[in-house]
Amino acid sequence: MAADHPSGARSHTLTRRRLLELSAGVLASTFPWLRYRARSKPDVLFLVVDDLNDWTGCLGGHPQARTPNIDRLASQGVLFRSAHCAAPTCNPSRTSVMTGIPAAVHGLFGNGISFRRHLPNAVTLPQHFMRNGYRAIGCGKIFHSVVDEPSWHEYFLPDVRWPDPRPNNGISPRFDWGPEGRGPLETTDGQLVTWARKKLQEPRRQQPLFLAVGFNHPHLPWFAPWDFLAQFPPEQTQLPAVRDDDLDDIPPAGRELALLTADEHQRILERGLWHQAVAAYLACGHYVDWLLGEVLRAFERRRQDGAVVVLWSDHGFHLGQKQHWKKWTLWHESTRVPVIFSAPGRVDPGQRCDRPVTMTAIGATLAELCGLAGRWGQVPSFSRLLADPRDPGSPPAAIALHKHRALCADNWRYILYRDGGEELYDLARDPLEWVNLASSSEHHDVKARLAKQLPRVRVTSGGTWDDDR
Ligand SMILES: [Ca+2]
Repeated sequence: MAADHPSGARSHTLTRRRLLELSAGVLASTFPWLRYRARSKPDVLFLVVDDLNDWTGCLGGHPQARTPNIDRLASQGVLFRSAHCAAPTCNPSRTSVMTGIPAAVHGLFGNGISFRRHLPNAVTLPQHFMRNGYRAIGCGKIFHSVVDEPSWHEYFLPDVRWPDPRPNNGISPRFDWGPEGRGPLETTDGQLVTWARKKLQEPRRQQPLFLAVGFNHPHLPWFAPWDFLAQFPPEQTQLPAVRDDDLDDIPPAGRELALLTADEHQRILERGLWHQAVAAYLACGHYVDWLLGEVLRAFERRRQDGAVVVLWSDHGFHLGQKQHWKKWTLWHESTRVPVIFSAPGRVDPGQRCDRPVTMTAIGATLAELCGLAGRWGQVPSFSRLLADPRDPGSPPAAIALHKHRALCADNWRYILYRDGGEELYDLARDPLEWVNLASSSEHHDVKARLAKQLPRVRVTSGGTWDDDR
């Protein structure tokens, strides 16, 4: 009766704990996927790509997208098929992911203002990991245009290398594409792979690792090493499906956003460059997928030990849909992005989640998945969707573009512009968002329900969304 005697009870407890440790060790050596239990805090690989829309194999946004490494990662975890950026432009979107603050609340919409100047007291996601005992290191583009030293123990910025002279396509140096003469590991992004590999080859430390790698591709200009570009001959490249009258049922504020890039669209049409542009974007998507694959390969051993991989893109991209190029709209081309969580032993592989999620909640979800102490961010995590991708309790995805707002909920996209103009799309019947149902009386109730859930946008000094366009 050990429990009746104080010293006996202690010895009983110690024995039981030791037995648990021993059986965990035996189990871990027998079943490697159980090893994650041995390390309470898993290593994290935080992968970021720039301007990658849903043109991946696993999201199916373009039939010729070639992204085998992203697709494989998706098959090893949960792929969110309705994940949306907090704001369809770089600085606000990244600020939301990295601080856990919705764009409507942080109000930073300009690309020309450092998030740290705007939110001096923000605790970033890597800072939260550091406070929980992690070593946080990063490279490339994670925040917009700043490294943010308090967020990292170590950070690497590559030499910026672009082909010269430009433009290669005769349009403009920024809206340009073509072959990159350097080898795939010698480009700006290629250097990140080399650095990340080196870091992963260093002797492992006691501290768990948070490694962030932020690639620039497929951001403009679209230059990829020739081997990648050659796989996408423009004459065999399919253009995105478009409707010539698509803008006719869109309110003035929406048309204004669409036509922000009317000059570029006109030049593309006049010079017959649409196929070339689509091919170059696909080639850059394929190239960044290859780079991601190289980093994932270097991380593989840690993954076998239960490490977590998260992949996201800061926002999407138009390639002529609604006569628009680039981002800065509230349609799916701008807001829908790949988001993948892979965590062997923690998250079942091969899951697909169709519930809308906002990228603002990526960090809180990751922190919970890693068992960090303390709440982080201002939005609830979507951890329950990692366990059950059909969980109906998840909140809708809210998107803000300065004072224009959108909501993705169930199969609906609702847009409310600052002047009161509205759009409503039934995504089950009209996934390309061609038919605006906002003026149909039949949909009045749906619209009212969605409108109530729209976030309020704070008036701030964070610039307007187009100050650095
Ligand atoms: Ca339309």
